[in-house]
Amino acid sequence: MKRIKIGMLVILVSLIGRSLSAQDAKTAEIEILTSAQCSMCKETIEKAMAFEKGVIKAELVVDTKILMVTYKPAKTSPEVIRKAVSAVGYDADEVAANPEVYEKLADCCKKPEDRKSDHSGHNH
Ligand SMILES: [Cu+2]
Repeated sequence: MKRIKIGMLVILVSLIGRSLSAQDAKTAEIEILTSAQCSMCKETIEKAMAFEKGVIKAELVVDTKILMVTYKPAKTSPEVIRKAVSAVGYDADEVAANPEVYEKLADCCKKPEDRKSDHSGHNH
């Protein structure tokens, strides 16, 4: 009798364990429209994402300003990820950039209308 009970317990524990790890392995993807301007912005945002909890992969395409993020929904959410982008000085969809951080960005990383000088044709 005791043995049966232990056997049941083992099965139960392994079932719970499996469903937990399945949930943990589940990933989702989002695309966030940012205010990135150049390859420096790309580096800044991707680095921020590398330190962000629950984010597996992040890639920003400078031409489209779209940040593609693969994340674990059990660990983070699109809202948290957008806030992390805002915290390094960039707009993320409807979440505006943190103004103090944005102010300290390199001139080339600011939106064209906020730049002190016009570096047209300037490239990194
Ligand atoms: Cu930049």
